[in-house]
Amino acid sequence: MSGIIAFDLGASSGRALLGRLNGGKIEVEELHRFPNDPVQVGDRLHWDILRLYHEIKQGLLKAKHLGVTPASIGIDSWAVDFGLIGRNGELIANPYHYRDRHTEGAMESLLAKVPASVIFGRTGIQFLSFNTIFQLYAMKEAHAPQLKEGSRLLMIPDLLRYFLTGHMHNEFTNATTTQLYNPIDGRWDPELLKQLDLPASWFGDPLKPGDQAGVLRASVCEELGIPPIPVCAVAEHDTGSAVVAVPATDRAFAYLSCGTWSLMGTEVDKPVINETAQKLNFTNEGGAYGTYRLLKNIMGLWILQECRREWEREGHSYSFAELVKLAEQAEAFESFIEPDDATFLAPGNMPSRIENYCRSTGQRPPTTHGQIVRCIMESLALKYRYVLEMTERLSGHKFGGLHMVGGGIQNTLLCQWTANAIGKPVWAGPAEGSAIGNLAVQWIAQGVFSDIWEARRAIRDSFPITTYEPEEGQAWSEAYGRFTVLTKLSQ
Ligand code: LFR
Repeated sequence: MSGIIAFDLGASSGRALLGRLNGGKIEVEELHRFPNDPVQVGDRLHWDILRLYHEIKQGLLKAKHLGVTPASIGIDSWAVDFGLIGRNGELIANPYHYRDRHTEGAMESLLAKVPASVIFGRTGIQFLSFNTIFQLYAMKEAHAPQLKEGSRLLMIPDLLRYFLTGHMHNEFTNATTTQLYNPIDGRWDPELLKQLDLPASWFGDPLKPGDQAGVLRASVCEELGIPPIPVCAVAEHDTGSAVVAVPATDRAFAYLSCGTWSLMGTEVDKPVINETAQKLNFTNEGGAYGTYRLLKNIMGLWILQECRREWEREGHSYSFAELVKLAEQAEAFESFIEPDDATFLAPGNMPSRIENYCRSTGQRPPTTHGQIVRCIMESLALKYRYVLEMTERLSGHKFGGLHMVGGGIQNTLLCQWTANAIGKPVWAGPAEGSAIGNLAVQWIAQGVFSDIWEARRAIRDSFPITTYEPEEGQAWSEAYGRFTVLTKLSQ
């Protein structure tokens, strides 16, 4: 069996995973791992898209050196960001990073013209200040020259696929995250495009996960000395791939995809577009095989990653395991933050933003590194309980426990605290959720698995799943009461 490759690009690193099947079990081997460092130029924060393309080629070379010719490859990445292609077929400018500040105020300004209920009603997508719709609106307001030159809009994996194959295609799961795609009508929304004065010709009829997206173009094959390997469209939004990989047995299940972001929700077979969903700011992102992800973004381990970076700049270098140890030693439930407060979105200066948040909400601010990490992790676990309860309310299902997937599950204390906070078991695994979901869709496309449920069964049989039973129920319930009052989360 020759194997297939998943390229999974995260906000801080990317990887190429070789997947093989052995007696019905999935085996994965990491071929290549590389940093994904955003680049600040003047006031703007960009992705280094050409470097990412270079690293994908390095991954292909590493497979070749192992004697592997993959039967197909697929790419997934974070959502919402894009590149514009000019009339000559070339990328016009480096894509912006969704954490760039150019979108500040853009959401408020567009919503003053187009009511939120209209946008939500047409897309079912949650309001995040960095959604593609607001990025494009910010560029428009700034008279960005790219808008005049553009002839196609490609999301990050679309763009990398285009570089590899020479064919421009949008892909469905990522298309939905733009907040310009109408899942009910199954097309880019003409009304919203008109409101933003965006040409419909920029947007192609999206490929679905599992569709063939061409083969490596001749120049790439020549450069790398490899044959024209097929490229498969997968659930190219990494969260879409992560949810494919949730090893659930029940049709109605709750998940938390835990990485830089924490994405929590459930899988549904049609978008839940109503007033409550809009009020709670839940989203309905497109998934594989007719599914939607009714979920909510939670700021996630980003806050911890940023603290770690800040302390590193100050000369204190910690591993994540060391940080978790410090948190364990600090006093419990001293102070809380609302992880999704807008103050925590942009990079830089995270520890002092946490201190300021606590001060301005009348709490004693955490000062030691251990106290700060404890405050972040407890607040995340408590926010998970809130979002899980809202997911139950919206979907009408009571969940018996929570599936956690993604790199964040290596933080076993967070998994335990999550179980404590929600008062239900957490089933953690697999850690490489997105990459494994990416592989699964390619195998389904090849007919190796008959459907997503057979793939999920194989994932369950192939990777260790750790169960965390809830503990210290009383203390966590009390803490939750204080947390919701302090953060003013409505019930
Ligand atoms: C997770 C993720 C989230 C999306 C955020 C920004 O990696 O894809 O789903 O909201 O990144 O694109």
